[in-house]
Amino acid sequence: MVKAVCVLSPGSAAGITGTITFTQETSGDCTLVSGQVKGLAPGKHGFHIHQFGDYTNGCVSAGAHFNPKNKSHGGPLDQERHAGDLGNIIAGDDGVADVSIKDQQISLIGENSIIGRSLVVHDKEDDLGKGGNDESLKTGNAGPRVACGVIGITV
Ligand SMILES: [Cu+2]
Ligand SMILES: [Zn+2]
Repeated sequence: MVKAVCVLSPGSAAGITGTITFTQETSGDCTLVSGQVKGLAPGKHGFHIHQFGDYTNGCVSAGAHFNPKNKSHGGPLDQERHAGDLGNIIAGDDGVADVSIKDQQISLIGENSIIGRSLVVHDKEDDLGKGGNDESLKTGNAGPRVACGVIGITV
């Protein structure tokens, strides 16, 4: 089993924190993404793996959605999606989002491993590529990056 962890730090909005763990049994298996994000506005927030583990200029330096297969933006259950497209997380009235996602496309093993890349939480809902404009097929119109963190190896 391979494990990774991401501790989120505030980006364009203050006060957002969270810890997300990633586990994968072996190559080719689903990766389980679980944990909690706090301090969010109630409602849906885009939740993606971005390309770089770089915060030289804050969450913006994390680059675009992780997209090793050169696809368009989509939802987590779509065939046409960026590998990093994990959809939305949903915060309750208390601002807390409990995260429990099983994903087929992200991996902790091999050349397309997400370790060393970033997890980004957005201000707005990800339209999952169904927004009917160009930006929808790139970013899902999820808006500013309210929190981000590097995905690192753990035990
Ligand atoms: Cu994103
Ligand atoms: Zn995407």
